[in-house]
Amino acid sequence: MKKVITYGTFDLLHIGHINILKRAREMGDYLIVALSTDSFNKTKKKKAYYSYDDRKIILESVRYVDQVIPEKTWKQKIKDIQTYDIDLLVMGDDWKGVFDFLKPYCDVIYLPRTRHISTSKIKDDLYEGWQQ
Ligand code: C2G
Repeated sequence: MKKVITYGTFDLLHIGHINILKRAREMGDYLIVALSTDSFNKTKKKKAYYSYDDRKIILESVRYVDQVIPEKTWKQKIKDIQTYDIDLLVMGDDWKGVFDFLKPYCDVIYLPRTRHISTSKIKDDLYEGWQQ
């Protein structure tokens, strides 16, 4: 069984998230999402609209996702790869090169981001619309 992992906050789930989850899942037989906890988001300077618990339930409802684990630190990836017997790490290409240090442990693929959508764009557009 080819196991794939991806990491992220996945807040206000949108088509960009679905696209990468779908493509990551299609590259293997089992997809684990390491979901950024609320405290880890602070270190990423992000404040998710949905709590970790809600984001986890939402992700677990996505057909492409087989398992959700917490992402608590930048330093857990090697341990995750070994613990969950991961064959492939998939990330959007905004992370291109950042996780190449993991290549001795698993394959690493960066996929093109979905254009014209992001959680911050959703927030900005809603805020702007509310202002009018
Ligand atoms: N993504 C995408 N297209 C978009 C938006 C996001 O392909 N339009 C991808 C990102 O490249 C990432 C994943 O969706 O691979 C999740 O995005 P975020 O929730 O923004 O995650 P991020 O803050 O990049 O966290 O340790 C890694 C970090 O936790 C990644």
